[in-house]
Amino acid sequence: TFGWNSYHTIEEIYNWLRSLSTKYPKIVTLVEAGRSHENRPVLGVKVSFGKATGQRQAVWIDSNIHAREWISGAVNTYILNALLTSTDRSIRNLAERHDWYIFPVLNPDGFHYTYTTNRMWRKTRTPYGLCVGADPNRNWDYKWNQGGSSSIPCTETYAGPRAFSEACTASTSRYLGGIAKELLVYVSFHSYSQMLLLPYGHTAQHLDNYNVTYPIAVEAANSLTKRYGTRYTVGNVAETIYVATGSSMDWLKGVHHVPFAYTYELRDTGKYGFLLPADQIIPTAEETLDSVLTIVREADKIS
Ligand code: 0X9
Ligand code: ZN
Repeated sequence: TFGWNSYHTIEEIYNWLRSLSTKYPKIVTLVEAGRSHENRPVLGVKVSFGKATGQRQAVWIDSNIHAREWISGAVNTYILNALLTSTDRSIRNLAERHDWYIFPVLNPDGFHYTYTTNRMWRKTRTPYGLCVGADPNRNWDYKWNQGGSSSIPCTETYAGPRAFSEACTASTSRYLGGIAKELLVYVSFHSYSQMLLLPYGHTAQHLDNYNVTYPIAVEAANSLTKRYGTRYTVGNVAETIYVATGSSMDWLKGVHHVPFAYTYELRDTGKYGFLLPADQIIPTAEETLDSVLTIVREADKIS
């Protein structure tokens, strides 16, 4: 049965999403945002209690665009479950005030491959000559291949032969582009490093509304720390982690002007790295839920 004491395969995750749409037919809509190279759906859900009004009211949360970052998808499904079942007043309020788009596995081929063949796989599974895969978080069409990515297929940060060369990013971006006007908040979960990152990845300059989004990120990191003492570093991608271009977050902000765009690098800081033990799923998810809700609450106040 589905739960958060262990990690799950893509089939288990997708079957759980399907079961939710059956269990909550008026609230949960199954969404196929796109298809992967190996023709797997990029499956997610839209959660809507029908009370959200106006533009820029929806929240998007994705994960596992990088295949091996298993904790990211596990935290994402935990949050989805909380939105549907929590009896906490403030969680219920936020759940109902917004539409939520939850996409646990943006890179289904790579994710599947981490179960069958290579636990440490990061990229997609598109063949490129002697090597396989492009980095789906270097493949989006904003400042594509303009730093912190590679043109060499055999590297881990291969940007792909062109922007949106990957089936999963191309199709998902088409869907995202169609709903981008609705989005108030965009969140992408990665692991690991314990960082809360803001656009952009091509420059350490503090662009757009950084002076608004940065204090919110600090508050979100503080609310994360409160529960178990887990400490996060906050800042612009280029100055906090490294220069990286073609990410999903930068595309949502740079092309579609989604005002509040964040990337979480979840637990830990390297003890287990990508192989975070399953007994840390629930504590990681609890603290991250606190943090994401802080972002949404603060974004609400401003808009
Ligand atoms: O390199 C990445 O794509 C992310 N780190 S990871 O170890 N999970 O691979 C950082 C992405 C942050 N960069 C942008 N969103 N621009
Ligand atoms: Zn990642």
